Amino acid sequence: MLLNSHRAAMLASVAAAVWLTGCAGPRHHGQDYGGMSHRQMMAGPTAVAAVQPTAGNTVQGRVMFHQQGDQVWVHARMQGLKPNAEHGFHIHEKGDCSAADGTSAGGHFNPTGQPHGPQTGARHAGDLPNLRSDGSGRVDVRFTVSGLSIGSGPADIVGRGLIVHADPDDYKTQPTGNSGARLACGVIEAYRR
Ligand SMILES: [Cu+2]
Repeated sequence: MLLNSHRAAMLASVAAAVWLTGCAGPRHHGQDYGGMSHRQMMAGPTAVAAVQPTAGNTVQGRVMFHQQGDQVWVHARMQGLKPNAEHGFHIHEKGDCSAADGTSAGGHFNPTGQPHGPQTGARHAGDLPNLRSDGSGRVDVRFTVSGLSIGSGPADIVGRGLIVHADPDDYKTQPTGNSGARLACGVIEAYRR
């Protein structure tokens, strides 16, 4: 009995690890990025963040970024979120997740000195759309954002932080969006080929 439950726990953790390998899965080899394939996206500037839970939290995952012209595709895969809920999601100024509560990542990445806001208006370059978790507390979503770049330029995201928050971003409260505690933090790194 003990052996069996131990084995089940091991299999569950293996399944979670496989699920979190992100872009590597075969299901991502189709035309997933606005008519572009995963392989085509990987040929361009690419960055990745391994997202780890802050103290007392369970959110973890992997986020990949692909630049295509003046757009950056974001592919976020995460688990351990509150189910069926929206979570604020931002690129923060510092690629520093050393603080137990994630505050070491600083404020939102804001290279153009704009107010915090929605994707459709004036906003911090690091403002991203809320993540919406499914009934199991997971997210697997792809979207594009403007105003960012990978590996060059003033809005380069490499070396910045990535934060998942406990609450939805209201897209208006300054300068945070009132999205609450930092559940997880990752450092955005250039993808090594
Ligand atoms: Cu944030």
